[in-house]
Amino acid sequence: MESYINQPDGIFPSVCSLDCPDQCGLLLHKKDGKIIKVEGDPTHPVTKGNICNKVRNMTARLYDPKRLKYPLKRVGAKGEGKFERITWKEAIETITSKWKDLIELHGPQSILPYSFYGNMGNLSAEGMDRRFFNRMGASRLERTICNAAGSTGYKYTMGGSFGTDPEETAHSKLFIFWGINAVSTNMHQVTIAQQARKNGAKIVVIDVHKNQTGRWADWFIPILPGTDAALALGIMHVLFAENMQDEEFLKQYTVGAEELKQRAAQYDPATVSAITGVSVDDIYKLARMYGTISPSYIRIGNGLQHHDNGGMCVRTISCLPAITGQWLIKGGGATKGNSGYLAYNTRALQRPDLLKDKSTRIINMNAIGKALLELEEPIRSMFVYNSNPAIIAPDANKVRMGLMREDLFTVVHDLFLTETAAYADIVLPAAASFETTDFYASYWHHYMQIQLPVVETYGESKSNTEVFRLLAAEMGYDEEVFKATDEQLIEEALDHPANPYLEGISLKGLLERQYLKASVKPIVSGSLPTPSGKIELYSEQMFKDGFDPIPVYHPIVEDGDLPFLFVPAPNHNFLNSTFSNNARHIALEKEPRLHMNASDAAKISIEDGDMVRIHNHRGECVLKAAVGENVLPGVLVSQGLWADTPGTKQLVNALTPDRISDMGGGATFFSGRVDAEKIIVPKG
Ligand SMILES: Nc1nc2c(c(=O)[nH]1)N[C@H]1C(S)=C(S)[C@@H](COP(=O)(O)OP(=O)(O)OC[C@H]3O[C@@H](n4cnc5c(=O)[nH]c(N)nc54)[C@H](O)[C@@H]3O)O[C@H]1N2
Ligand SMILES: Nc1nc2c(c(=O)[nH]1)N[C@H]1C(S)=C(S)[C@@H](COP(=O)(O)OP(=O)(O)OC[C@H]3O[C@@H](n4cnc5c(=O)[nH]c(N)nc54)[C@H](O)[C@@H]3O)O[C@H]1N2
Ligand code: SF4
Ligand SMILES: [Mo]
Repeated sequence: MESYINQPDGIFPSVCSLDCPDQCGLLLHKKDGKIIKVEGDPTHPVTKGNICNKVRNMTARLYDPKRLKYPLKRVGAKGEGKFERITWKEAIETITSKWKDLIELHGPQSILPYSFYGNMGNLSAEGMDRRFFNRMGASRLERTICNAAGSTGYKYTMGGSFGTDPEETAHSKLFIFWGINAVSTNMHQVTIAQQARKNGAKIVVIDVHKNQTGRWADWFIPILPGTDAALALGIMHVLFAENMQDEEFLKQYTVGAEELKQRAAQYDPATVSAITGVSVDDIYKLARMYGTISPSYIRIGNGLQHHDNGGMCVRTISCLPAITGQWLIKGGGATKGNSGYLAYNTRALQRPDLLKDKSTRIINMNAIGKALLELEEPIRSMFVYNSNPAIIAPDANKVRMGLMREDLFTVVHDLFLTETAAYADIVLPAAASFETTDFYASYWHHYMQIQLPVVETYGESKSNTEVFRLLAAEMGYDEEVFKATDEQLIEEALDHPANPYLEGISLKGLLERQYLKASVKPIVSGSLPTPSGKIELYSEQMFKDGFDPIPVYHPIVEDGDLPFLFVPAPNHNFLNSTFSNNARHIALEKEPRLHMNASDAAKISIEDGDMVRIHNHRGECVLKAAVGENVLPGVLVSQGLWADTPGTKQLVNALTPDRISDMGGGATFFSGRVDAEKIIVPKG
């Protein structure tokens, strides 16, 4: 396979591997075999040379003195973080001999992989690893922590993750950023909207927190958490009542318009206002803007679907562009995710056929604490890679109790000794994406990109594919599928005639061009991948699956009677927990804050800057208050998945519920209740 490793100096094309919709094209500056600078690739058609501060500072992470160089074995207590260097040979032998014993005694389902998209490269995140655990017959992980609820809801309406091409939104005249902190989490959509704004476009942000994105908007609409479906239905109410719908579009491209109209009739602005906290006047104003300005584009975020009702919420919002016929207008429509366009051959890459027992149990990653503690047939070994569950999974105290189990054999493969790794028996050093070969498919823009290794792997670190090849060999899995090179894996994955959008995208093309665009055709012109082929405002499939077939607002689950809803969202300078252990990024972000409405603060005698203890039956957290008008009364917001370094209590997931959302097995991070009180810090 090609590689840039043998060229000691130069500037080399690359792609950002982080779990971020923008998936920027990068240029890596290399000197004496080391990456000395990361910048944006100005030729990338969407990201155009601009990148975020996090990745501009990536070299500080790549060469952070704390980065792992060697395999380690634990010598202290679990969680203590005491380790000793071992060889790869010892590491692989220790792991596989333990696994062989476990399989012999308890069967392969006693072993569980735990992974997510710490590296979005498809080989790294869902390639050789999937082959390996399928062949083993290990318990299967339901990887639904991120967008599963919303994507499932969207799919009922539109048939899959197909939305507006972001490049076309340059033509939009109205942007609704709905439950997305785009300034921090999708910066190039902000850039495009900013251009459109120069041509007169208006920018509306609907969020529970007036953060950077809300402050950037022309109109910020604060809403109570978990009530967005009601607001969407209120907009529909006004659209139909004032005859702003596109009858022709509804007739030709949708099913269920009449049923939806009748449902929306129940959501008059006064009713919706009482649910959402949005005033009656604002509901009318928003609906009339949406009904009259064209093209209009809705960017549906992840935040609004991290609730008990997240699936139905996105299902409901995704019906809006059909009512006004926006799907036929260049720059109109909506995007939840766009991964459908670049869908590659996952069967070829992951080889589900290697899993012989189709009844192998499935464990939802959102309830990993519960699974580790409560399963009758326990998980006896967990292999963690591309993820840091001790910080990012809900109900963190349960997760940690699980990780503390003496009889749990834990292996962590990561670039750093993460909080999860501190509980591991064996820790394996991971190569950084810039040191490996992989292919990347954005879930927002339409470009497939390739990464070739630019520098040697750091210390003794190894890529995910390499680790699973080693494990397979030592387990005695001698099938050819485990010998495939990275090049072969990419070729197999891209050979996918079932997806017409992928036409013309090949390894050869990627090697020549670095990025290639999906051949996107307008999504409603042909037949959509819904059962009827049309946009389903009424969904028979939902009815069969036990849901209301028509959009509806269901309140979030009662989570006790504590006074505040707690929304612990991501922050600007970390990516989930990635960078929360790098001094440069911590300095940029400074410290976590707890945003609280001034009226709430007054009631419990809290002033700006006070240390506040928030707590519920799951755990507690101590954060510095930011008092003001950035959240509605009854809502507390903090940003960032901070590491809980000794002496601090800033692990927000200690408070979050591990309930599963209405659809898709999703997470409910933002549907938890807490109480809050001032901490008197002793003087002296
Ligand atoms: N800088 C940075 N970028 C990131 C990440 C990061 O950690 N940091 N994470 C990456 C990942 S994995 C993902 S999934 C995306 C997530 O990025 P986004 O799609 O932006 O999702 P969140 O940041 O989770 O939440 C977005 C907003 O939803 C708001 N919110 C919460 N509940 C509700 C609600 O009920 N209604 C409404 N209207 N708003 C609500 C929050 O206040 C927040 O401002 O970002 C990716 N990019
Ligand atoms: N409170 C709260 N919790 C949340 C969220 C929230 O909004 N609020 N967001 C949720 C969401 S949307 C998501 S997607 C999850 C994300 O949760 P995770 O996917 O666990 O994300 P990270 O915390 O970034 O951890 C990724 C880890 O992968 C490692 N890594 C990177 N590249 C490689 C590689 O090539 N190989 C290996 N082996 N390891 C690698 C990184 O060093 C890092 O430790 O968090 C969820 N948790
Ligand atoms: S984290 Fe997102 S915005 Fe930053 S460089 Fe990576 S893809 Fe671009
Ligand atoms: Mo995510």
